[in-house]
Amino acid sequence: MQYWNPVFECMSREEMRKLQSERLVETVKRVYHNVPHYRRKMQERGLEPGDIKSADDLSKLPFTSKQDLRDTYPYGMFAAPLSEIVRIHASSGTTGKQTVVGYTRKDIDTWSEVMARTLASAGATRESFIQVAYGYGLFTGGLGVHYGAERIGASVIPISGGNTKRQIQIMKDFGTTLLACTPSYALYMSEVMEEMNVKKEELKLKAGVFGAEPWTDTMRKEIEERLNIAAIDIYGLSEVIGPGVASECMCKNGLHIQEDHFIPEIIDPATGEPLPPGEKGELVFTTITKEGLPLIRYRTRDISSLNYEKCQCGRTLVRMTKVTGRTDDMIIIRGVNVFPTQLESVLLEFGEVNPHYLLIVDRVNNLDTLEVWVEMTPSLFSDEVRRIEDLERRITREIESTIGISAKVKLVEPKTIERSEGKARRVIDKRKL
Ligand code: DLL
Repeated sequence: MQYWNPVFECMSREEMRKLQSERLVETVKRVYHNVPHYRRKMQERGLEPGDIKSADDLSKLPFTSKQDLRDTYPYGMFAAPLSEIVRIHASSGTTGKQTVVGYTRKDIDTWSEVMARTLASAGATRESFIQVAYGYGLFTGGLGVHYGAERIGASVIPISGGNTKRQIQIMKDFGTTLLACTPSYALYMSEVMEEMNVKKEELKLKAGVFGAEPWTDTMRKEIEERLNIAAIDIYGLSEVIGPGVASECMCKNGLHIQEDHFIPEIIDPATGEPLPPGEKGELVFTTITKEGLPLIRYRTRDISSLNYEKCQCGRTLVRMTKVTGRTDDMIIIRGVNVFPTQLESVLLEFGEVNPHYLLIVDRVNNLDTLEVWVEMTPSLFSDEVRRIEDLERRITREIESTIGISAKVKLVEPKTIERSEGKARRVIDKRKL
């Protein structure tokens, strides 16, 4: 088992709590004195920095939302002078203004550290060749992984996203051992590999660090088989730092949160009340070492739960369950709440379909409708219509019995659903167009 920094990764719970408390106290002072927005919000609650004495006082503090970042666009929430900011990224928000995030030199150092831990927990060493196929640019994926890989001393291949045939050629010729990209792009790469007649045995690939979008364990199995690798889930968001907030170890049983830098909470999204370990709710983070853009109780809208038990890998860092969706990508069909990942799990249980799907939601005569498009395997496609219709019926039944909604399932020809080189788009909600 491999740690990058066992002092923090395997620290006792008491020591961790103490460290978090000290760092939280400093962060609260920093934002109170440097960020008018936080000073005002704390004053509204009658709070002064001295009222926050330990991590137990966290719930006294106000939440921060994406809207707060938009209202203070672009730099209003920065807690360091702009002359100290050495890097700017922006989140990939689809609606409204982008949110802008800034890093001081120390923040970049912290980010490299947490990303080094992430990559090491997926088996990376100085000997690794890490192909970074996350996009470089304002998106945090590319440069985030890049700096972590350099910190380890691995050989970085900074190819960025896109140009899939070239990705495969390079993976083969350069002897890539670890691939970093979104899970949907990894799947697409495996498909292009087949087209190019490149066999997985010809590659040196051992593992992949996949994230930036929700994916199921069934999807993991699919990727692991197709590429013959360990597929590791990595999580993060630009506002908190980028990738590196949390990642799985080889046990693949929850993502370890880098708690010496980010304190997690789970809250009830409706009431804002903190929930106990094990309960599912909205994930909230407080950054406790950041200088450029420290955030207090940032509401991620991601749904997860926390597990404080020590992991078999020896790490004591709390684990979050795989993020199954966001409070805002839940689709409500005739009153039933559905996450795209729930449908993904059902679909991928059927061997005759490929893991490419699209959900189309509409409203016809005041009634919500859901169409599920999923690609058939080439062998099914060349089969009789009767078999195809039979499969459509079986999938429809399975969706109805496991999720409780009726959907129209449409098996489409192989390679008709758009492939993604970054974050996949799974839902078209025509009700919102
Ligand atoms: O996606 C950072 C990142 C890059 C993470 C590369 C992992 C790998 P944003 O563009 O700000 O940052 O989007 C953050 O993406 O709130 C989640 O909803 C979603 N997300 C990120 N990682 C995962 C994951 C990057 N492993 C938003 N599972 C987050 C599910 C994820 N959702």
